[in-house]
Amino acid sequence: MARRALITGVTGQDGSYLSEYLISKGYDVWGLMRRTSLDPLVKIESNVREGKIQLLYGNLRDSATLRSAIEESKPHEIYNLAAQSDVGISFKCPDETMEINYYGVGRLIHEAIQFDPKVRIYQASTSEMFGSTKPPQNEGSTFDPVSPYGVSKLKAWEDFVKPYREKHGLFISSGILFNHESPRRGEHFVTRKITISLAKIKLGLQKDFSLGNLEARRDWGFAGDYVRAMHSMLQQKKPDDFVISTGESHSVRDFVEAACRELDMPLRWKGKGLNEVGHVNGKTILVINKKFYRPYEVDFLCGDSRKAQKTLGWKPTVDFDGLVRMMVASDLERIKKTSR
Ligand code: G4F
Repeated sequence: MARRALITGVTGQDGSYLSEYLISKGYDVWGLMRRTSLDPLVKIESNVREGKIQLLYGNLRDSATLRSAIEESKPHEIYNLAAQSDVGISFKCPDETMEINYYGVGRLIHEAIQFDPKVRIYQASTSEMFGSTKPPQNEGSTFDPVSPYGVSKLKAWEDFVKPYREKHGLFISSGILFNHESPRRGEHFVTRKITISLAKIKLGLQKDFSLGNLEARRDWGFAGDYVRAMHSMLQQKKPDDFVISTGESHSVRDFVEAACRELDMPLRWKGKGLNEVGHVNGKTILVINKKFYRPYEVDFLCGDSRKAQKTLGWKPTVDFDGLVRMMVASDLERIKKTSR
């Protein structure tokens, strides 16, 4: 009998890659989506059309919808990928962030174990939980979040994941994932904002774009690699926490420069701070806008994923340059097609 998986947040980047991966492994995949999801179905459209993903409407705010989704899908494994995942927005909407990323996790776990205490649960934790802790960060590092998003994820781990696992013996694993990107990344995240804007500028469809802090450093990996680790965590003998990262860290500025190189755009920087601009062939293509700065910033993330490599046998297959190349090529191609 095929194993059954229920994925919350199935319409997002990670949900789409994970559903494809589980389908390839012979799973019956069920996806929970909000009736009002802003994420269009586009990332999972063909699998939904072909009946490979069964969609259920539900919401982490509403226990009754979680209960009926679980009763209908009868999952062996639940992957909780639904979240208010925008760190910048979390400063503006801290209550909403807490409601979904904290209380929502409690509701889901409660309903899941009422249905079957043996169900295996994956909780999407995040490197934002490390906040201002010095890199490299691993499972033994201190958590010191600086955003409402980071706090909501840390609280969910402290109050639900850890105690349900340690005191009640439930199988709940959490992946402490560092930033993971792809051509399917939401357009408001910095990597995708950069690749879309530069592709449009290259094609003469846009003049310039704005960014905030260029100096923040992130450990950017490929989302398609990271979903393999999620699955592997739920196949282990014991539940645990795992850092998933590449171990390579770059600044936002490095990302802009690498994307410009891919597009053969000779970028030059001029000025400093809020007055800094990026020029290409004497034209300003990038300006700094204060509104994209956050009240508090995580300056430097670089993960140490040796535990996952040893225990799960997991390794990333795409490095920083490969990731930038993949995202730039995809946006350039897509925008060329749609602007014809
Ligand atoms: O792409 P970002 O918005 O990702 P961020 O905040 O690191 O969060 C992402 O990764 C986390 C894992 O650590 C996830 F948990 C979370 O859900 C999300 O997926 O911003 C990256 C960096 C930040 O330092 C930000 O200040 O880019 C900087 N930045 C500079 N200009 C910008 C911009 N970020 C955005 N979104 N837009 C800008 O214009």
